[in-house]
Amino acid sequence: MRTFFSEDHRLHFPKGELSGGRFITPHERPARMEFILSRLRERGFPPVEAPGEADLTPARRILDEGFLHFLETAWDEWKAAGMEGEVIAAGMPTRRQRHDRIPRHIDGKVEYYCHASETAITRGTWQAALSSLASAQAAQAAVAGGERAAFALCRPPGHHATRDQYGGYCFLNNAAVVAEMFRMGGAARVAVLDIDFHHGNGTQDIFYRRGDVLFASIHGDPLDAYPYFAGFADETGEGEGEGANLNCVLGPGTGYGPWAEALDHCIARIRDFGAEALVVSLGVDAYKNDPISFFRLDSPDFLDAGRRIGRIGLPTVLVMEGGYAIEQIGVNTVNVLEGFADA
Ligand code: SP5
Ligand code: ZN
Repeated sequence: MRTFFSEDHRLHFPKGELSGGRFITPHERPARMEFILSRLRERGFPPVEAPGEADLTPARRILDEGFLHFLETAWDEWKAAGMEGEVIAAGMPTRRQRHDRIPRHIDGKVEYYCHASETAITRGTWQAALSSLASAQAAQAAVAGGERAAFALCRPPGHHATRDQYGGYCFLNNAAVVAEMFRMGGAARVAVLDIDFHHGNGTQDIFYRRGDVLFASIHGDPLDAYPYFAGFADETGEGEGEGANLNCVLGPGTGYGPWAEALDHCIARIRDFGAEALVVSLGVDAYKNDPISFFRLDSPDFLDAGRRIGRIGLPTVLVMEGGYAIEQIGVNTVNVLEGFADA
């Protein structure tokens, strides 16, 4: 399987992630990529390929123009306003406040466009997010060009980014853009299968009112896990999108048995839906030793999950999302790919 990857991910490395009331070195850090790259080499995958430039045209169809402009200019505006640290949202518009006015001051704009203040923007964040999107787009092009599947080794991740908000370590929703590109390329129906431990609230948000893109996700119960305010089972889509959103919610301590059952449920829905292309939001934070998650998958389980996904038989782009047990992230991620290829 071909892998697309940009070294420019390194341009995004905030000093701090707000966690437990302290600033820690972010879980979502550049070293994650090293472990995946080294495992790909170890298992004899072809050398990774650098993508071309990101093409924002497909992104503009599903993302808010003001949001894109904000991401591009936030760091410079923040610095121009005399802020000394990294770009951090101290608040967010709350219940019964105005959501229809975009602040003029950068401090307010950051609050408007952010939904989770653990995530900082730094000088290189926009370039890194673009490079991550470029890898996803190159993988999509490879599959559109006839490859059975391709791996987009994306960093930063994307599935928490909505059409107009960043957060959860995500800025641009790579998986959503890939799904939209499959639609533009003529696939009548596209499915996004999200196996990251966290609910892909951004992807759900982007396609919630659309019947042409199915979003199916397996994740920690939002009553117990980030993103807390989305991902419940009764979120089934709206309008034309009614029935095209599937949330499989699992509690603390869930092991591979019930997780695999949920996976099979998602797979059955993807088949019934009649998807012609598949995008996998591939996070491996369902792993038992993940520091911020509570499922109990073991490394061989990822191999089995990959096989089940491969057996769907659709042209597939696998897009890297989360996974923070850094020493095992390579094995777990590549296990999904090898299981897929094996199917
Ligand atoms: C892409 C992705 O996986 N994003 C995850 C974002 C999670 N952000 C909130 C993390 C909250 C962690 N709480 C830490 C408790 C650890 N004991
Ligand atoms: Zn995650």
